[in-house]
Amino acid sequence: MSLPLEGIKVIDMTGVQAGPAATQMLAWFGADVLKIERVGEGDITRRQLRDMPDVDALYFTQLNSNKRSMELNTKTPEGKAVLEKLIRESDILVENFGPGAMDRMGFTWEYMQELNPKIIFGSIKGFGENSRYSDLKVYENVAQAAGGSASVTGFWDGPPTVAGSALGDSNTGMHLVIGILTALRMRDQTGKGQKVSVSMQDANINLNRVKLRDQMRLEKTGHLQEYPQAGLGLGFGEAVPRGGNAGGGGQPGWVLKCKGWEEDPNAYIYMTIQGQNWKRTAEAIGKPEWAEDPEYATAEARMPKIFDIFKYIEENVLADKTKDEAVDYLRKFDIPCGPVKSMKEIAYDPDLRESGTIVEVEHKARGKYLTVGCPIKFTAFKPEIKESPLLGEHTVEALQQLGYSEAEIKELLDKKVVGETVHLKLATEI
Ligand code: CAO
Repeated sequence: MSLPLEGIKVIDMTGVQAGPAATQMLAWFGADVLKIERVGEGDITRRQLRDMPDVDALYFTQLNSNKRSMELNTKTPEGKAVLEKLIRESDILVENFGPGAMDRMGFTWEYMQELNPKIIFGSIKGFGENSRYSDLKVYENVAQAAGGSASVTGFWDGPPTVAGSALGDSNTGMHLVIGILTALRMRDQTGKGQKVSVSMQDANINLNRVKLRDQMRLEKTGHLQEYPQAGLGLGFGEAVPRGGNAGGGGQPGWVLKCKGWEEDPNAYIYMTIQGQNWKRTAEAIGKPEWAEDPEYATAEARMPKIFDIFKYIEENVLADKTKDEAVDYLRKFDIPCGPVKSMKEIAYDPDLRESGTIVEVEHKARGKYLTVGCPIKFTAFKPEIKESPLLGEHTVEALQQLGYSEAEIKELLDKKVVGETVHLKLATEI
């Protein structure tokens, strides 16, 4: 099967999560992604949070599938020459080093353009170039803090809270993929490359559009009727508050207990009380008379009692139903709802396995492991998720492709300008 990005060469100078998530997706779509790693060390995630001794950690294998690996010291003159050759022959270079690292290495955007005017340079930083925080190194949770997410997540009587999902890291990587593909399309039109920058703060803010909507509403009216603060009579301050598990749209919803919640921390569903479906919702919860009762018939009338309504549903509708039984019951009434899924349930969900969203991959050193596959489904192709490379596994192959002779490669290896560590024990030896 031919893949859409076949023939596109990517120099992958990324590490940890944000950058690797982007280049991994390009690799799934068929690009030849060559990961450049520090000699003898590699991406720090190879060694972080290991579950098996001496084997690349899941942190690395889950973010670097379908790539090749080259160990190259880009701070030596010979290493720089190798990188220059790569830039001349590649389509895309992606990096997410700390601020200024590429410039300090000698590879400014201006110099990259000199080497190859068609090169597309994808760059991730914590903050935008003009930001007064642009010098900061940034990890996931700082992005959620600076992007507004932490301030609107959690409960009103608790501190700002970060989500467990990678709203700073992988999310930024996905934004960069959109930017790079757009730049590739533009290069088809103009013949020229360009720099594509995404900051983690900006990518996080892009997920907070409705929270900015609420800030504007709050400034105009001093009130946000769908937030629990309204129903509980807590009042509002100057900024959008933390809304607990309230729905972000115009329809109130909450996380509701189901049978077994006392033992199972995830025995819950999320249920939305949809205004246009109130008649059937009232029927589903055994209160058909509420459909016409002025005390309940409108969203405005329901809102002050919304927590009493949710409590009533928990005690009278959901208490004798598991979360799956609850969903099966509520779906008959067209009520928007869904189970709270644990990561264990997601790992072993047959539908997600069938669709390729959860994939089992065979890795030469660790054996089988699970990863998140491509969440985007195409009719014309299905990305095949392959193992991640061992450190320096493709160093020699990549140098040969660049035209280096055997003797030159030996010299580079001897001088530790390049490396082929590949020392991780194979599963059979463990
Ligand atoms: N050869 C030689 N040197 C190399 C190299 C190579 N192949 N690859 C990297 N290096 C050097 C860099 O040039 C840099 O050197 P100087 O700072 O001395 O110029 C050095 O290694 C450290 O790079 P770094 O700043 O990326 O690494 P760090 O571990 O200190 O910081 C991180 C990590 C993520 C905080 C920082 O890279 C960062 O802020 N990145 C931008 C935001 C981002 O993507 N964060 C998401 C991370 S996922 O949670």
